[in-house]
Amino acid sequence: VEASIPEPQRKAWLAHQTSGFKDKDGFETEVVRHVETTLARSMYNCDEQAAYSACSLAFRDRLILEWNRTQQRQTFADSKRVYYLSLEFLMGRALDNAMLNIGQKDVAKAGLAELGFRIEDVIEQEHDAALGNGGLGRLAACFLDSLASLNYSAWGYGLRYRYGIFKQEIIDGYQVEVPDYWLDFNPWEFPRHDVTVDIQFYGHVTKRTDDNGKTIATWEGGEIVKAVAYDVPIPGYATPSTNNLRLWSSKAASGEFDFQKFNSGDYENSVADQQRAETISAVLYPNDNLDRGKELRLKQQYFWVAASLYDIVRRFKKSRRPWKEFPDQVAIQLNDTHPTLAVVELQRILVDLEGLDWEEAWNIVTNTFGYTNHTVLPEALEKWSVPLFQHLLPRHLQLIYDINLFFLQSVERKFPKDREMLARVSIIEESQPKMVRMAHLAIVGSHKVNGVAELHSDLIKTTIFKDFVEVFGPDKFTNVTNGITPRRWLHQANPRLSELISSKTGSQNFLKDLTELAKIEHYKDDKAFRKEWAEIKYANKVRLAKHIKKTTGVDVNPSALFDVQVKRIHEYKRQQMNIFGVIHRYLTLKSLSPEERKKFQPRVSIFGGKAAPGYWMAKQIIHLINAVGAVVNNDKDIGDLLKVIFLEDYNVSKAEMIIPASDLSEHISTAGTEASGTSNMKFVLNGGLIIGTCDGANIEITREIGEQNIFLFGNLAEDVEDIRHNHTYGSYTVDPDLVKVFEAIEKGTFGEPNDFMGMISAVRDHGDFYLVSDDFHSYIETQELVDKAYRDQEGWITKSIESVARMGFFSSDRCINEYAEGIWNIEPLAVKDQ
Ligand code: F55
Repeated sequence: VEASIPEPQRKAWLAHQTSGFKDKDGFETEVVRHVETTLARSMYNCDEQAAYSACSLAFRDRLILEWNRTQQRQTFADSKRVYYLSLEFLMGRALDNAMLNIGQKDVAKAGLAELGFRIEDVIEQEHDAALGNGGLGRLAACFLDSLASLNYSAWGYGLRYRYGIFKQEIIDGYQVEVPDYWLDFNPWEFPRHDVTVDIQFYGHVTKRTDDNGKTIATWEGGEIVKAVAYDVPIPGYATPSTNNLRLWSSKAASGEFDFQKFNSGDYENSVADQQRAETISAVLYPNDNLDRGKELRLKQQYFWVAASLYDIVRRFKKSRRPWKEFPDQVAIQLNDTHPTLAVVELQRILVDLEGLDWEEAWNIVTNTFGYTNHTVLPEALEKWSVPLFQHLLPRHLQLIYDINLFFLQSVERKFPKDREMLARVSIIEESQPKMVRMAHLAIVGSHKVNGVAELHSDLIKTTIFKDFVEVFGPDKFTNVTNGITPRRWLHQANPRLSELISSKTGSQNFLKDLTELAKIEHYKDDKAFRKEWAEIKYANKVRLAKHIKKTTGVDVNPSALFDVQVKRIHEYKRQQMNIFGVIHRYLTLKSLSPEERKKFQPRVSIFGGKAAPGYWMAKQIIHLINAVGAVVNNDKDIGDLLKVIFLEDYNVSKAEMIIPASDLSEHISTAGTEASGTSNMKFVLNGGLIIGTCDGANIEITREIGEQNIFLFGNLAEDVEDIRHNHTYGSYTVDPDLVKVFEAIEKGTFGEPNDFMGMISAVRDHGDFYLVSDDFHSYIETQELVDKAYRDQEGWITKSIESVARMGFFSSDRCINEYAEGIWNIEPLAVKDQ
């Protein structure tokens, strides 16, 4: 590190700096200064939005100091770094997280109160950073929190979308998408106009032979787009470590717009080039678990991957090490196949630009990358058409063909004459047009491949990647069960529960070592503890009830059982089964006498989640939920016995309010389809119980918390294939209770029946691919067990406490440590007191 300030002065200066505020007065001084100078406003004219801005700027100042020091420390240590490449980072709000991680929320609360603000109101001014769809993007955000909290040298790399995931409005029961323009005021990002990379697209390849007879390929022509870095500080919890998330934004290479064209009078095209360039990072694709193969998406992927690799290689080169040491200094994790072009790009850099031999380069590449798979659904496995590749990235396509050739030669040696095997594992699918299979490329280009929960990791080894286990041996494939950060998902979302726990564990150390939660099990029979436990859940439900009233106008009784399913709307997640179950409950209630009804356990069925804009069936499901709510919530016979709520615009900050308020949450995917699920972990960590299938992480949650503490139902993954086969070729009848539900819908009970026929005929006429009918009876019966269990409030509280006490395994800290040891081979960097 070159310093322009001489050493002694620099030391004296550093000793001056502290990363915290001295006290609330010190904090207030900073807030007032930012209001009056940075924001150029008078304190008399400071509203909650301005208070949020100033408070964020004050905390940001603190963060920047530690951020700089952390980067210096990491550069100086010169040890291995991990780079997490993800097209999605679903960060949510930053201010609350920064205050808690720095450990000065109390100071801010007191200071803001003196200035006349409630800290909760100030926090709520912040717009979520919603650069992701769902589980995959939120996992990346939890990982960043853990990497910083555990003092790993780590960078995240992503795209700085101008528009994150759309905002969802519900109008007349239908989803309406509204753009999410979130960058108006974002104090958490730092533009680095000096950190740019030129990215090439299109063009052509020329080959020549050099003096030694070696072929040299050159990629020429085409179009250049500029990548500009924007950095976001990622504070660790209770540590000065502050890592970096670097997001790339696209800009025309010629600067603002093309002056030459402008001056020659071609105004329109001068601007068109600029807009075409900026389009690359303009929007997040709103599909989860679906690949649509659009050219712009491939452009996004290459733009982001090429900029990131250029940056990583530039950093490595500064150390002047030989290339063979690259994998000792750099680990790159591919979050699903979206960044798989990085494999090809690194090979291109090493072979075409740095002149390494193919073999040596390929060794470096495969030792650098790890690939995480998040789905077995065939429609989500990325494929790109060869003609599109040829057009956009001609040199990369050649390299892919070479990679494939050498790979298939090695397969041929191991399985001579097995043409079928070669066709199955080939990176190129011999279809019309030919397709590049990105998962195959990711496997071939990585040294480790992992699934995200035990069942899922077993499934990829026995189904979609079976052949690769034979080719590479079983050790290349491993499991790392997902985790969640307890800082956001317990301490921040549920401060009272966090406080109650720390009062019993003796400190807040459980937030750093979640297995310490086990200590609270000693108090499960302690009367005062149980009472406080129940009161906290009730208070969280009251808060959600207020939100429901405010946003939907519906009154719900906080004493009713709150039954929650919030996640992206997808047929495999089976929100349709949930709403069919709700209809069944409604019909049952209607058939009872008023006396009999009184024996029923009151429930509030709460749904939330976005449907991909083009996903017709998912939108139909949303419409049915709203239509059922409109009838049930206004039925005088029903009253508080059943309410049906659809909460609009589910996102990270709403999750932080909804999850702590749930008694029961639904994780009811068709067995074998949900790779892991992570909200299941969040709900249980907050004292809610689960109704769920034997799928994803539900299985490991059950193993940890005990079978008596979860409501499992439905067919097992191992039986799904046979059942589906039987739907098509055997006898198939719809479950009788479900038939009654369909009849009610078809009678018009919930409005125009034609609006919902897609959902009905998927089950009745199109093979019921997701086994809704097969699991329906078991689901209904299990919901009755839930009612019974909930009526025994004392028994329920015991289940709740036991569950939380046994959730230690599901921290993303544990998960990140497993990646660090098993895949990245890195160790935390010691943080000395400064
Ligand atoms: C987004 C874009 C594409 Cl092209 C494909 C998938 C996605 C996506 O959002 N996937 C996703 O969220 N997958 C989820 O990952 C979670 C974290 O591992 C899992 O818990 C969850 O089971 C899985 O569906």
